Amino acid sequence: MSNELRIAVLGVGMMGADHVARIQSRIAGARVTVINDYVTERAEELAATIDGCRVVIDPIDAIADPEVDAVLLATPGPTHEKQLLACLENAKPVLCEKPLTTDAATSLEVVKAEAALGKTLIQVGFMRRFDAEYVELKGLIDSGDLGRPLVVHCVHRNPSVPSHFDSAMVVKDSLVHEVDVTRFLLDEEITSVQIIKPFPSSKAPEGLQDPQIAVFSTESGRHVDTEVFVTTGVAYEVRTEVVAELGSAIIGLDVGLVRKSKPGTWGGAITPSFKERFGQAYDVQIQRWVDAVVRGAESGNYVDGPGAWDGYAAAAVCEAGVSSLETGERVQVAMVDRSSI
Ligand code: ISE
Repeated sequence: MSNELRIAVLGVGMMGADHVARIQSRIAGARVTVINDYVTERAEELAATIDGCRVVIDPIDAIADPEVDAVLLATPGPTHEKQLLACLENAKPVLCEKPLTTDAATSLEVVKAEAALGKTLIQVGFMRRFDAEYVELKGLIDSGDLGRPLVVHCVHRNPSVPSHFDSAMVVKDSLVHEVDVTRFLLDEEITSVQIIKPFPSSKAPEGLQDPQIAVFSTESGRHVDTEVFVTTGVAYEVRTEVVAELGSAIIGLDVGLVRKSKPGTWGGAITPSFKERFGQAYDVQIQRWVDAVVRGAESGNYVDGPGAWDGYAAAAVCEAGVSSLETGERVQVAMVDRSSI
C-alpha cells in the first residue's frame, strides 16, 4: 500500500460524486485513483478534475486494478453482488452503499463468502450510525439513564424521489434506514414487519403508495413504528423518538438557528436533502473506514461500522416489508441464525 489509501469509486451518480468530492477535500490519508461508471463520459469528466486519477471502463477490472487498495461502491443495487464478490476475490476492502444486495438470499451468499475468507472486508454505508445525534441517542440508551426502551417512533420524509421510485422502493431504499437504526439503537433483530397503507397523497405519482406506515416487532417484543412519506414537497425530515421506562428522547427536530423578523414570522431552515442532513455523518463514516482499512493489514478487520451481516439483516427485513406491502398482513422476517455462518 502506498502512503495514501488509493480508492476506486464505482458509480459516480449523485452519491458517488459526492463521495469523490469528500475524499479529495475532507478525508485524510486517502485519494481517488480510479473512477468507473456505466456512463463513461460522466466518469471521464470527473476523473479529469483529479490529479493522478483515471477511468477504468469495466467495474471488475477497476476492483482488480493494482493501483487500487480499497473500493467504494456507489453503483446501482442490482450490480452489488457481483462487485462485492470481486472485492472479496481480490481481497480489497470495500465500503458498499446500501443495499448490500437486492435480496436476502444473495446477501447471505455475500456474508458466507466473506466469512470463508476469514477477513472482515465489507462495510455497509448505513451512515446514520455516524451522525452526531444518533450517536448521542445510542449513548443515552446504552448508559441506562433512560431506563429500558419500550417503543420507538420514527419519521422519514423526503421532499421528492426520482421518477422510477415505486412502492417497494419506499421500503427498500428509504425505510431500510429505519431498519438499520432500529437494530443499531436496540441491539436486537427485527422479527416481523407490517406495512399499513394510508390514503395516498394526491401529489404522489399514480400508483405510488405514499405515505406508508411500517410497524416492526423486535426479538424482545419492542414496538417500532415509522411514517415514511417521500413526496412531501417540503424538505428532508428525519426524526427518531425513543420512549423508555424512565423517560423519552427525540432527535431530528431541525432546531438550528431560529429567526424572528418582519413580517412577524418565526422559524429556521430545514435541510433540502440527505446530502446536507447527513453530510457530516458521511464524512465521519468515510474517514473512519479509511482509518480502519489502513489498520486492517494487522488485524484482518478492515471495517469500522456496519458490516455484511447488517446488510443481510436489512435485506431480510425489507423482503418481509415488501411482502406485507402486497398483502397488508404482518410478515415474519426469515433470517438464518448468525452462529450458523
Ligand atoms: C436515499 O437513497 C437515501 O438513502 C436517503 O437517506 C433516504 O432518505 C431516501 O429516501 C433514499 O431514497
